[in-house]
Amino acid sequence: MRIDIISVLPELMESAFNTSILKRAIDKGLAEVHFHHLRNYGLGKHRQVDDEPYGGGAGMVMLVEPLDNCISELKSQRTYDEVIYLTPDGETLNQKMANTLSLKNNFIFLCGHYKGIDQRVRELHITKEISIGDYVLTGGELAACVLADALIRLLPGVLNDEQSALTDSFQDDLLSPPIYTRPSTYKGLQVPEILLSGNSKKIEEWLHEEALKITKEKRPDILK
Ligand code: 6GU
Repeated sequence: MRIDIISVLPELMESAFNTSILKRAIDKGLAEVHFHHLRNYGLGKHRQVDDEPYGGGAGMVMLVEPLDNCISELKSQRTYDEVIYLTPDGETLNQKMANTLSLKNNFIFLCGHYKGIDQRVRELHITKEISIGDYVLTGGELAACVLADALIRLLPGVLNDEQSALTDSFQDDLLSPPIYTRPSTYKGLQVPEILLSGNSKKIEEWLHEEALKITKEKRPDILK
C-alpha cells in the first residue's frame, strides 16, 4: 500500500509513522507513506495556498490551483485507487470502511485546512470524502493519521498473531471482553476464576458472553 499525503503541516504527522507498528510496517516495505508539502505548490513569491471565499464569510478557502497541480503531478506518476479528502462533512469512518479500503493499493489523502477546499478540487479529483467523527478538528492531518493507521494495521504481515486484527473490537460487531494479566489478585480484585481454569472451550464461551454483555451496555447501536 502506498499513501501520498498532501498537507500544509506534514510535520504534524511525522511521529505517527516513525513509531511502533506503523514504522515497522514501513521498514518492512508493507506500506509506503509520502508527504507532499502543499506550500511547495503555492502561488507567487509568498507561496500562497489559500484565499478569501467568493461571496464573503469567515475563514479562508484552499486554492484550487496548488491542489490541482500537486494531485495532477502525483496522478501522472501512478494510478490511484482513491483520492480521499479528509473533512468533517465526509462519510464517517468505521471498521467496515477500513476493511474495504485496506484491500486497495494507492491512495492520495488530502488534508483540509481553514474553511475547506475550493469545490472544483472535489469535482476534478476527489473520489471519497471521509470524516473520523462528529466533531471538528483544526485540520485533516490527525484524521489522515487515524485513517492511515486503521488501514495499514490490516495489511497482511503488519500485526503478529497475538495482535491479530481479526479479534478486534468491531470486527464481529462486538466490543472486546475484559482482559487480565498477572497477578491473579491485586488489591483484593480477583481475575475471574474461569480464566484460570485452563478449560479453553468454557473460556471462549465466557469471553463471548462478556463481549455480548459489554456491547449491550455500552454500544447497543452496533449489536446485530
Ligand atoms: Cl477529516 N477533518 C477535520 N478538520 N475535522 C474532523 C475530521 C476531519 N473528522 C472529524 N473531524
